[in-house]
Amino acid sequence: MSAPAKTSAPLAVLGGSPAFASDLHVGKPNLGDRRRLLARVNDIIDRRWFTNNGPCVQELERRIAELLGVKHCIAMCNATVALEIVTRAVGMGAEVIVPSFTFVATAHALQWQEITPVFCDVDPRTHTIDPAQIERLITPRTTGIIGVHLWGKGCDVEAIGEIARKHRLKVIYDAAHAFGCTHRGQMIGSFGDAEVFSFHATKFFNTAEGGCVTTNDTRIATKISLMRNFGFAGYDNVIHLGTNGKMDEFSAAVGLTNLESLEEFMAANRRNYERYAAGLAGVPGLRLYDFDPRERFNFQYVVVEVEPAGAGLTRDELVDVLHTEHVLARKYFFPGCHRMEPYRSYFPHAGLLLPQTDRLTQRVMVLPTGTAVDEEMIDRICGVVRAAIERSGEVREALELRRVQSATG
Ligand code: T4K
Repeated sequence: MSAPAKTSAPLAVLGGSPAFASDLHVGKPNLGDRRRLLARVNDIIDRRWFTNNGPCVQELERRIAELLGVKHCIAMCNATVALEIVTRAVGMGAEVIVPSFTFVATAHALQWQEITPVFCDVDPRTHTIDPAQIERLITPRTTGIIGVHLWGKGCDVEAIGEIARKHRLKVIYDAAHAFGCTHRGQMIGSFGDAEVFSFHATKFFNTAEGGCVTTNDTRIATKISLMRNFGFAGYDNVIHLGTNGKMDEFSAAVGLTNLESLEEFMAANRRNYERYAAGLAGVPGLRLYDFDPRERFNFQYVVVEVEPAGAGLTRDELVDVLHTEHVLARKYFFPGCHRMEPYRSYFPHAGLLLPQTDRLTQRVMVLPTGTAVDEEMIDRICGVVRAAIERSGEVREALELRRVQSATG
C-alpha cells in the first residue's frame, strides 16, 4: 500500500486542473455479481410474477430476518413509505419527537399523516437524538419517539426505552443508514417497536428503490403486511386501511444479489474509511466522525466536521473547493429539517432548542466512498483537502472572486 498523499495538490480553484476528470458522487450504487443478477431477472421474466409478494421478495425477507436476528422482516417500496406505514401501525398520532438532524423523509413521513414532528436536538459527538433533551419536549399530545441511527451509529436505545416506558410512548427507529450495524453487540433491527431500513440506490446495500420494516412483534408485523397491500387479506377481502408499499421482484433480485456481496461492500467501505483517516490525520480544524471499534459498522458515510477557526475555511468553502475538483461532497443534513418547508413556516423558532443541530448542519460534510472509490482516489481527495487548508487565505480570495464574477455575469 502506498503512503497517503501529504503534499500540496495544485488546486483547480487556484488555476490548476481538477483532480478528477468527471464527477465523483457520494452515492454511486454498489452492485454485486452482475451474472447472478441477470440470472435472477431472467427467472422473474420466465415466471411472469413481477410483484405482490413474489418469491424473490419472500426470500429477501427471510434472509434479512436471519441476518439481523429478528422475527419479522417486511420488504417495502422505500423507507419513506415504510415509515408512514409503521407509524400508523404502532398507533402514533398527534405529536412525535424526532431529531431535526436527519434526512427530511423522517419528518415528512409524520407530517404527511398530519402528525406533528417535534424536533429534538442531538448529541454533539454521536449526532443521534439526545435522550436528555427528549423529556422536556413531552406534552399530553406526545405519542412516540422516532430515533435515527444516523451514519449507522445506534441511538442510545436504553435511555430512550426507559423514557418511553415511563411515559407510555411508542418507539420506532429510522435505521435507514444502519443495515448490518450493531449496537452494544446486537444487530440493529430488533430495537423499539419496529425499525425501518432504506435500500435506496445510494445506500451501501441497495435494491435500487426499497426498504424494509423489522420487528419482533407479530401483531405489528401482521398489520404492516396488510397495510402495505391495500389491506387485502386475500382476493376481494379488504380488512384494513392500507396503501401500496410493496417491493417488486426486480428490486428484490437486486437485493438478493447485493446481499451475497455484503461483506465485500463493508470491507471496501472500511478500507476507504481507514484511508481517509490516515490521509486527513493532523489536518487542523477537521474531525473525522469515529466509530466504536467494538461494534460492527457499514462505514457507508465518511463524515467530516469542519471547524472554521482551525481549518481557516468554512465547511461551505471546503465543499466549494471539492466541487471544483469534481468531488461532489455533500452537506448532509443541511440545513436541518426545522429549516426546511413546511417546518420553518410552522415552527419559525424551533432553532432556539436545537443549538447542536444548527452547529452540525453548518459543519458536516460527507465524502465519496463505496466500491466505486479506491485508495488512490482517496489520496487525491485528501491531497485537495490538505492543500486547501494549507493555502486557506489564497483559496478564500479565489472563491470570493468567483462569487463576484458569477454575480456580475
Ligand atoms: N431516513 C433517513 C435517515 C434517510 O437518510 C433516508 C434516505 C430516508 C429515511 C428515506 O429513505 P428512502 O425513502 O429514500 O428509501 C439521498 C437518497 O436519495 C436518500 O435515499 C438518502 N436517505 C439520502 C441520505 O441521500 P440525495 O438528496 O442526496 O440525492 P440523490 O438520491 O440524488 O443521490 C445522491 C448522489 O448519488 C447523486 O448526486 C448521484 C448519485 N447517484 C444517485 C443515484 C440515485 C448515483 O450515482 N446513482 C444513482 O442511481 O438523497
